[in-house]
Amino acid sequence: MRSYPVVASLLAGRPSFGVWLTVGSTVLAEEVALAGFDWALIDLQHGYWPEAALLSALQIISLTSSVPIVRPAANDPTLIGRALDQGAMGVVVPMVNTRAEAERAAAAVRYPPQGARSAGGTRMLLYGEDYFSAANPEILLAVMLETRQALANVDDILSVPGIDCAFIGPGDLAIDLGTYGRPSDEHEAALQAILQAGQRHGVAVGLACGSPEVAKRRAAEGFQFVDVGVDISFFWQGLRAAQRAVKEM
Ligand code: 3PY
Ligand code: MG
Repeated sequence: MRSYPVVASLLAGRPSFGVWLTVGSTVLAEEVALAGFDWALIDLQHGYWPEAALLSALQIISLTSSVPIVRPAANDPTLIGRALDQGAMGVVVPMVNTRAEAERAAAAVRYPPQGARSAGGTRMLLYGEDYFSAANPEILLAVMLETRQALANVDDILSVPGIDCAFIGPGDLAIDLGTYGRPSDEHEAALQAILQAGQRHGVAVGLACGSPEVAKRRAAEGFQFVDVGVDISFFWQGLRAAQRAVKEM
């Protein structure tokens, strides 16, 4: 079966850089996938993806060297199974707060005997006819730690077998800590505590960064699964720069 270097690379302790796809555009998915990032992540939790466009985006991304990853709308085995059956090679599962929730995500991603994923579908066989027997170790499972409760349970969550990455949602975490919109030592300490927990458990740690500058700085600190931005944010930046340029005339 086709093997993407990003999983091996995370396990080897190296960083990977990607882009979030939120607006539901297959044209932007194509641009991002061909731009040469390690992964492209389709966001079904907060993004605007119609079902048909999701499948097309996965088809496009899987023709490139970028790993096609999906954030399902929730930690639900049906939603996770559907994303994987359509060709996602990794999932970023939102709001994983307890060991039981981490076990639920891991079971949804792995076929028996490691998990309880139901086998069916055909698209994934394009990755290799041995997909049903070979996919378990190839699929990236990142669980999102983004609440006070997840922080308190970090060791319980990261010791669940089959979790490859702890992905921090800094926005939700800040809201839950009551620090949103301002610099906060408490928030920063939470990020560093999760990074250290990942190192203790041999689990890669990721962080939503939002820009190449932050992604590079965080990667240097040891965060491994980092994004350089969100599709719409690149558009906003260009749009605002254009608007400023004419306003200043
Ligand atoms: C968060 O910051 O809460 C996220 O989920 C990142 O997308
Ligand atoms: Mg979040």
